[in-house]
Amino acid sequence: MSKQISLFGLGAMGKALALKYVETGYTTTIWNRSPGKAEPLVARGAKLASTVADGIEASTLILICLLDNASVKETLSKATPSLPGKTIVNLTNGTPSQARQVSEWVTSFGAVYIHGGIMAVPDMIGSPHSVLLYSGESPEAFDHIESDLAYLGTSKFLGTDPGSASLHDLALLAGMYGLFSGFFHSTALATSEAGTTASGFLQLLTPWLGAMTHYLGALAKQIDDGDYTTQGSNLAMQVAGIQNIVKASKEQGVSPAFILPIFERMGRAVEKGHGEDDVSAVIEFMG
Ligand code: FVH
Repeated sequence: MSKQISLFGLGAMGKALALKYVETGYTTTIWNRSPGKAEPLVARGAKLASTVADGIEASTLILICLLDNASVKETLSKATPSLPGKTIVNLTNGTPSQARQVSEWVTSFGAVYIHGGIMAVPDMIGSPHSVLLYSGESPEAFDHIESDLAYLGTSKFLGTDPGSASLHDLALLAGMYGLFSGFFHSTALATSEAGTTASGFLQLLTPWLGAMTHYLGALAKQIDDGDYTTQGSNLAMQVAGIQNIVKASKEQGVSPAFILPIFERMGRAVEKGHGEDDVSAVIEFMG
């Protein structure tokens, strides 16, 4: 007999998750607010649940991937009597406090709750580059379903705080958007010169960012040790340099807005006596 799973939400990501289980041979029950989106998956063998309760009752393991946690609560509210004995894995993006609230609410109906964060885009689901973060009050429950979740990518269980997966998910996305901000600012600056293209500039930017990624290891150690002693690039010197980025951006007609927040914190760190330290001292000015 094949394994069973239910999946709520057939947006871009939910469809990719459901398809993976259909392809793997699970009896896959799907539900979506707009049922028309289910047709291609039903054609591949998935079963469409006509109600939320039917979707929950079809399997012990239920994955949910909706737009936000308000939608998750709104959806599950329609079938709370069906929740006892079920394991709900909520892969919806949200804040740590939302995850804790949904966990408390779901478990109050006798279900097990695990929150997840998907560090992948839909095309990556099931590939070696797809990483999924999980956390929840019952590590035993996670162990029990880990082999089912492994079809989606590499699983990392982060502990018993249901908010931990969301916190790390958002922290990783913050890193990504910081990278994107740097990409957009540097590309706008470089291409403000006639003849430079974004693709051409990327040939310089990619190896430079790769080298700087290595430098993050030293910065992380300085932060963990609380010792910001520089290995050569002191903050006072860096503040003098970053001012030129702000100035040149304005001269070239490029907004310096993406770099001003770190520029301002570097300046404050120097004012507070970190001029001879490394840029890692900025961590003290993130509150
Ligand atoms: N797609 C991505 O690249 C990222 C990768 C990392 C993880 N995110 C998160 O995954 C959640 C779902 O994202 P998505 O890409 O599937 O999103 P959409 O294509 O916009 O689909 C949204 C689904 O949510 C349903 N929905 C919206 N509101 C409600 C509601 N009030 N009640 C019930 N369902 C609702 C919507 O239904 P419908 O519009 O088709 O009827 C879709 O199924 C998300 O947290 C990402 O941050 C994706």
